[in-house]
Amino acid sequence: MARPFHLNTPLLESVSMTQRVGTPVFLKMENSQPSGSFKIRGIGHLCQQLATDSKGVVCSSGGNAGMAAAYVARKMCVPATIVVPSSTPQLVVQRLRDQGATVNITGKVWDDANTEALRLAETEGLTYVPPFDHPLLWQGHSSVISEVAASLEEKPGAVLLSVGGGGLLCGVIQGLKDVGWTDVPVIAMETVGADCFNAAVKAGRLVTLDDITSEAKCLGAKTVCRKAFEFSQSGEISIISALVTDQQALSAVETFLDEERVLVEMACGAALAAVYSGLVHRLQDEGRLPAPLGPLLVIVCGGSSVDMEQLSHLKHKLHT
Ligand code: PLV
Repeated sequence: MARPFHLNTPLLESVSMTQRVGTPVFLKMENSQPSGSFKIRGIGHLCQQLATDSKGVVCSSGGNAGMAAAYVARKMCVPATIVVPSSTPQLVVQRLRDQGATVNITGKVWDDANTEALRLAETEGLTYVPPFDHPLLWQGHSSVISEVAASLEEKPGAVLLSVGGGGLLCGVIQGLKDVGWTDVPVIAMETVGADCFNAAVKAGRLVTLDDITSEAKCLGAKTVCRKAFEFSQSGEISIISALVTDQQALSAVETFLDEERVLVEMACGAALAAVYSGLVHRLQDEGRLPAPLGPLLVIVCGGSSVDMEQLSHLKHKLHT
């Protein structure tokens, strides 16, 4: 098998988060992947399976799937076209170009960009790289859990992550099943206004949001993938769906920067906010999470849609 494109990322114990939660907190630092997020795990795996003889790949993205596809395509010497919505910050467009990709800006939200990517795949004969809805992506993402299982001495008490289209969630669940950790609950975080998973869980069916009103644009799929919804219904693994506001996600990004010295984007801040806003404690008080809880595993999904200028722009916009 070809060597994977992703790295085995550090697993760091966070002293400040441990103090806040009252149980050891371990950070799986996916921000340190070559493309800046976990996305390279699944996309690297998918491209190695489907794009070796490709005349080019086309990926629709809120940003980070595109960064992974552009990086992998460059390494495979295959041209990449990344279709992003107009809500994607200029800094991401530039970073995609720096990876050698052609950037196509279409539509207002990811769903519009995806329609265009599918059209280009069809008309130009390009290999379509989906950002979250494909079994090869989930298989690739599942390696994040096998790595943790190989280095964490104790089984986690819970896994904390963000949900956009649900690819990370599906991969983590597959990983938990692979290593036999099916009794470990998953806390699945979204922001209000990018909450397609929460809406589906509440309605008991897939729901398509009217619009994406959150600034966490990389969580901005209007409909979660069917597999993620099915996992939420099957009860094989307990999934707790919860929301934070944009303000809470942004403030989590800032606290994480101060305390851990790492800059991540709001999509990742949504998961971190579960610790900083006290949600983990509330879930324990409500009996939805065990107390005491074993080690909390936080998937620090990362993200490239952020720099100091973007951070101050978001602060201004959200009045934080
Ligand atoms: N972002 C996707 C989908 O956007 C993308 O195209 O990049 N954390 C970060 C930093 C992300 O970029 C994403 C997804 C997620 C979390 C959520 O992952 P998912 O989509 O697999 O649930 C619209």
